[in-house]
Amino acid sequence: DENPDQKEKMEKLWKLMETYEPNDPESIQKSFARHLEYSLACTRFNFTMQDAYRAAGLVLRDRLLESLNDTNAYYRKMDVKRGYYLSAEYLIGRHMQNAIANLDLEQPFKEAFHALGMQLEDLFHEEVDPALGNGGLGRLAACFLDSMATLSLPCWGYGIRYSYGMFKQDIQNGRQVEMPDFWIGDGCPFEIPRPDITYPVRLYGEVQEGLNAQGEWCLNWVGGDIVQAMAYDNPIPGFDTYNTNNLRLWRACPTKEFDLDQYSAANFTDAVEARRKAEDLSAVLYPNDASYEGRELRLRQQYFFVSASLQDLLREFIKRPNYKWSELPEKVAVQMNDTHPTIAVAEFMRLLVDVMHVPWDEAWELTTKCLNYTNHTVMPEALEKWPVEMMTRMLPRHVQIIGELNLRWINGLVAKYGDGPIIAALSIFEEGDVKKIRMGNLAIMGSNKVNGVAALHTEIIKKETFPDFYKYCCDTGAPDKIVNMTNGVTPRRWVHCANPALSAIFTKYLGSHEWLTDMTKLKGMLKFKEDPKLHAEWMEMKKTAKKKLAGFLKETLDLEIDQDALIDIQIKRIHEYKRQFMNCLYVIHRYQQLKKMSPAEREKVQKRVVLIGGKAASAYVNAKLIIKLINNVGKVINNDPDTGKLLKLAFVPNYRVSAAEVLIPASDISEHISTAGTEASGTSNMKFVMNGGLIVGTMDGANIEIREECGEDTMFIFGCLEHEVAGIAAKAKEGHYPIDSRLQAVFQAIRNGEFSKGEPEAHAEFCSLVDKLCNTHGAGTWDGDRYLVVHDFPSFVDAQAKVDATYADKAKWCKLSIQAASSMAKFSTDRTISEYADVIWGVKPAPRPMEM
Ligand code: B1H
Repeated sequence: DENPDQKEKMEKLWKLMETYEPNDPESIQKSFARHLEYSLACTRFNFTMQDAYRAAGLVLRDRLLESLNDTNAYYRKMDVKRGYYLSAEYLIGRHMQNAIANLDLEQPFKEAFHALGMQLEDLFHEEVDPALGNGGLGRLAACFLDSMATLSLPCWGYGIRYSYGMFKQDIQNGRQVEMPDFWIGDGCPFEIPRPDITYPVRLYGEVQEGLNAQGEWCLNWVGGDIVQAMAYDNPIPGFDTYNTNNLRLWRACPTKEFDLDQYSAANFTDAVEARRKAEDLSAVLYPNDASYEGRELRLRQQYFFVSASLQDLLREFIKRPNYKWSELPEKVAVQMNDTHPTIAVAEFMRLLVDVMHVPWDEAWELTTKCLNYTNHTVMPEALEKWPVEMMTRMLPRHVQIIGELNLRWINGLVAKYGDGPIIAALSIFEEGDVKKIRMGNLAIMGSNKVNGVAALHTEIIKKETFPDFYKYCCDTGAPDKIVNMTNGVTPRRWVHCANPALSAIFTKYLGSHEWLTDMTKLKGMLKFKEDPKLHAEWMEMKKTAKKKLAGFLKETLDLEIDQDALIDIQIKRIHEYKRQFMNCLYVIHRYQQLKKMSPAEREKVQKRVVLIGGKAASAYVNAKLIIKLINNVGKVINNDPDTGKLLKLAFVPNYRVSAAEVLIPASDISEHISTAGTEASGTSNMKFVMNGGLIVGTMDGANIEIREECGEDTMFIFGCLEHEVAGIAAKAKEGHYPIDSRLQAVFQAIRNGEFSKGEPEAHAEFCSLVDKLCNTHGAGTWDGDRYLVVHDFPSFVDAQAKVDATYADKAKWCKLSIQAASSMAKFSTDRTISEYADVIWGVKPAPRPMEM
């Protein structure tokens, strides 16, 4: 920490430097040339685009570091309350364009590089997406970081620096093939390794009774393996503020380089093996979305990053002069992103009680005041439960702590309710052949607030996912322990950077770029929604985005698209509940309709390009089959001379943040068609509408709220409602589950092998998918169409017909598009994060002055 003697010397040094790095184009060029020559050892006359990207990245990193350091110093000086977001995933996407925009360097960078004959876009393309997340949950964490910085909130993110991020998806013969994503490559210029910031993390070992330094009886966790967590900092600049926050990611390192003893001895290989074992912890992201595999390594990863993060934030707290433990809740708020970091409840207790010697009851009060938990899904297969046996081996002290917490908790409950089923439901332990620890229950018990991610989802949490907890909260006068925090997305990345033409329209019509930090300003666009001049510019904006998409599709798929076609997109993880299968079945139906028409009739049909993209978890057999089906159907339709011009279906490979940035601005229609009650929120729905796309959707997740904000006329709603699902399932079980004749025809085509010619294996697989949907007759055997594809199909077809009819009236479509995009204020993460800060964290903005 600070050393006064050193400080004086450093102040002299600081005076030698020209304070902050200057930001005029010429200084940026100088800094670029210096990095090329001295940091990267290139010459100014001989470098590749990749070198240029790296050098430009380092130019930005210099500026990010200045701002990060000054922001930290300011937070310390002001002794602010801090928020800490704990997440196993951050799907941050490319840094460069976003950093330039948020640091307000767009103009000077453009000028600096144009003068050198370089396009910024070409530099951006050199960056590989850091893909340290699966899907919505990880991307939400990244949008949250952007808003926390933009709102000048003293909040940091903590997570894992995986060496291998989300796998790259290759499509071979129509099937998904997973390729490793070693995203770090030759190093990422935007991250700052901190070899000086490390914490030990213990795994396995045993608990011994003993005396502590004060001579008091205590329990000590000893033995096992110790790995070091090393910090890598990723500066997160805010927009229109001088604050830059930090995303601190932990990398696992062995405790010591192999010691000489071992090196010279025969167990050299053991030493290397120990090193590999340590490094395994942060090696790879598990590619599951909305489901989990109970793998031991996954629990080790979770504990690893949670322990390092809590040690780090407690260290920051006790660095403050004369700290008192009772002040902890005034200085620290922690958000647990899903159950993945919820071992934090036991680790917080362990650090306070065993390491800091805080008495148990006080420690529990502090824990339950500081921690909060967000639930992201109602899918039962995603609720983590760890076998007690596994956890006892890995984290013996934590299991003791959880046991003690549960004992006290159950005693209280029995006193209140007597011994009944509510006791078993609320227990942290699940009894059965394999006794398990329910991480959701632990999280709720240990939290101050619990939240869902959209209004409907929060209601489902109360009524169905955790009804007994909700009852308990109501009975104890705390119904507000469960609150709703509807998700959002950051308009900086998803409008300003991804769709510069749209950003320019908003700024021009509204007279300033204030809308970028206050989306309610967009309401000012509504008075122009019928203005033909705006209509012309709006359609031009869509055309620009479609051109860019056409280039992308040509490059990745060698697919040519007609730019007058309606662009219909569904991009998200492949999952049965998201119903990409239903979308594909609809495309087959549309194809069959076209085939039946005369050429003259076909002329009148709206042209459509249907794009579907997304990764399937590597072990999810049906999801992978759906990808194969989409590819096969696309091949038939696109190559049929009768229909090829009117209807195209393509599977977009390797969907990722940078692909989303090209796809989303170009869409006319996007599909958000999960069975009602299954998609907690969805966030791409928000991105599409912000970019002037309209939605075909079910009354699910955030669709409901988007419709409320934008107007019913802007959304093509279909399908059953959440409260109808149970009744439909019950009737189906009794054998009443009719299949629409149009869907029968689609099934027939699949069964006839129209999409699997010469591929007997694929044919059998496609038939199995269809059989599953049809396995709905005969009492008691209803387990096939869990997501009601058959039930919702007819209304889905109707909704699509309405899309075509509405699209035919260009002025009407344009009006709806403007109306919807201008009504999206609620879905900025700035609104979401302000609510978290107010209602859950009690963290206040702390904008730092320009110069410190
Ligand atoms: C969401 C996940 C998820 N919900 C487990 N749950 C994971 C669960 O690796 N795992 O084990 C990974 C991810 N992801 C998504 O969160 C929801 O499905 C979306 O509806 C929601 O918009 C998003 C953000 O809240």
